[in-house]
Amino acid sequence: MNQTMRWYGPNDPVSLSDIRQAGCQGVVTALHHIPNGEIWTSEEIEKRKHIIEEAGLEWKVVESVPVHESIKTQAESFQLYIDNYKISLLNLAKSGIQVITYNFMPILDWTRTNLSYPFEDGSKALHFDRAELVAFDVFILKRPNAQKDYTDDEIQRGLHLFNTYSDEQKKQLQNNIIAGLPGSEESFTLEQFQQALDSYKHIDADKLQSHLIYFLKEITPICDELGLQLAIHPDDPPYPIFGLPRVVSTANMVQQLFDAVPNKSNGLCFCTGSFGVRSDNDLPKMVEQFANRINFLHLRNVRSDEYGNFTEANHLDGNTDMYAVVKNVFALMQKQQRSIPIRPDHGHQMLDDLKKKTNPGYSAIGRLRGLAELRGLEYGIAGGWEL
Ligand code: DNO
Repeated sequence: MNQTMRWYGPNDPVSLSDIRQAGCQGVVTALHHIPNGEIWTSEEIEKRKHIIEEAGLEWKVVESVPVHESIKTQAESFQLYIDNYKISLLNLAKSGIQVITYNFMPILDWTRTNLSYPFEDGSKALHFDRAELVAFDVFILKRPNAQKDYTDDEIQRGLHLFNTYSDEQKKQLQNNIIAGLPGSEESFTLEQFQQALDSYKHIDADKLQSHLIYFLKEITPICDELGLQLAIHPDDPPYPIFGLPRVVSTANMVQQLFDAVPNKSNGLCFCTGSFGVRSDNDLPKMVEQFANRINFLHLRNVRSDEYGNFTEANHLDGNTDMYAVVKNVFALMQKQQRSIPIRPDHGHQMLDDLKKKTNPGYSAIGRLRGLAELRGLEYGIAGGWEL
């Protein structure tokens, strides 16, 4: 596996030197300063590439080229945004980038309710709590008809939190959910968020899926030609929230995308942490099922329950049998004679990082631990051969 870490660019408190010392060959990054929907020019791409290469690292994977909301809803002028996307792809290919990560989650990218959940070993983890989601959705945002998306028990627990949380805790919860996690590119006030939700009033899962398929049919021929590999990131969490449709949450949903658009560039970012929240996703089996389509791996683990609550666990601990996943990935790489880029996805805030201001999920030491464990796992599976 080709080991990388995510780097948020020159403002990231984790430096390129830190990442190199962690044992990575490269970084995955994005031009976060370019507004969503605008063209990534060759000049800006080359500038970033130069900084990375100066530090002795390579840049082969972009995470992410964001998909403008108009493409997801097919709102007015969405075709223009698709055209811009194609130009960005062309420019990235010209600079030698190989993998393009993106997602098709409506409005919010990844979502958590608690960004410093006390983990039993003293570190801090990211956490998703349905009762907190209800407290925000039903009682803070007051989304029309939100109640019907939850059980009575969930609503009672959400109400209890709402009644016991201080104003400050409520504000914190709201920020955690809609102020934009790193990499999500968007941030909302309550009013803006409700407006954004309204733009999905007439878009159900079938419609959203048809918009994704349309987008893929537009961009895959160009990617095929340029030798680019697409990597769609699954929904996180992998079930509907805020009444929004979801189309990349299960093995079946992913299979439908490859059946509809079989072009070779149409691929997957296999994120074990996102898919792994659902017990109906058999991750080692999915590695085999999507063997030819996995272009990028996010490896992390979760402890989840049947209601959809989850805590980010340590990389080798949690619901997912990471040994079985890495074993299958290793076998497929041997068979296909290719090295798939991976990154340790997230890590706990721990040790010295507990005293620092860090990007939630993306502190240095927790990810260093994750990467070291995963690298050791692969080394063991490989029998100590050169990887
Ligand atoms: C969160 C990340 C996501 C991911 C995007 C890909 O930690 O896994 O933000 O980068 O969904 O487009």
